[in-house]
Amino acid sequence: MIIDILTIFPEMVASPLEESILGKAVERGLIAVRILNIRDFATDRHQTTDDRPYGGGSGMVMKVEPLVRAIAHARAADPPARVILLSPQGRPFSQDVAWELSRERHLTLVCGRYEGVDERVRRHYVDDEISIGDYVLTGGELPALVVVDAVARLLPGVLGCSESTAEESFAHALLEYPQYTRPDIFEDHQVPEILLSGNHAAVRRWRRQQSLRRTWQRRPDLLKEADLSDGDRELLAEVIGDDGKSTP
Ligand code: 4GX
Repeated sequence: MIIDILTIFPEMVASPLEESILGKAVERGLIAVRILNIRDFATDRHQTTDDRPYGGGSGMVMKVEPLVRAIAHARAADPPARVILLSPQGRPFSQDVAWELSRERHLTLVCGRYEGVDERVRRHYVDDEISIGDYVLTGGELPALVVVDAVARLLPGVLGCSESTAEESFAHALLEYPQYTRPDIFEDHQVPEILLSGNHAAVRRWRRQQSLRRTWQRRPDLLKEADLSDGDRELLAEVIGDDGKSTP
């Protein structure tokens, strides 16, 4: 997959893409990330990318010409890109949207700054608009990295075979169970006995129950969407009312 990131702060997005799993995915050619500096597409002497809003008011707006030239450059590649603007007005990003984007061969992520971009860019040169959540950031660079991270890990070969994403989409809509590793006692905090038992069926049951309890306690909205089996309902009934702090 080709991913273009259009930004006036290329250094802000470069290094996260060099580290860890994303860095490996780039090295191995599973994703090709091109960071394009929108300023390079400005044609005036000062390479201006922003200007004052028509109608007055505070702040600046990103100019249409440099953005459209940068988008045209990205689209000119083969295969043509799906162009996505990151903004609080976009459709909410989610695991489902990440799966949808992971099926594309070429994404172009447009990072706005200031009060936003000239509305004509959004209306005529962008295919999709995505928000990573209901809070206000200083620019679209961090949202673009969030999207790249969430999408890249779904591509074949990006994760090791131990971390399966198919399992995730199957377990859909439940929170993860708690994880432990050595030592089995730290200060006076014990790892739940059942995890040391070697009884794989009991471990599976306990983990499922923990997932159900956590989701019930922290994200009841997710539980409404999950399709629970009769067995799940029994497991949940056993633990409803637990505060999650007492010993499991
Ligand atoms: N999820 N921001 C974008 C400037 C802007 C505004 C409108 C284009 C159109 C954000 C978010 C986010 C702040 C990034 C405003 N650009 N983006 N920026 N939350 O808060 O995606």
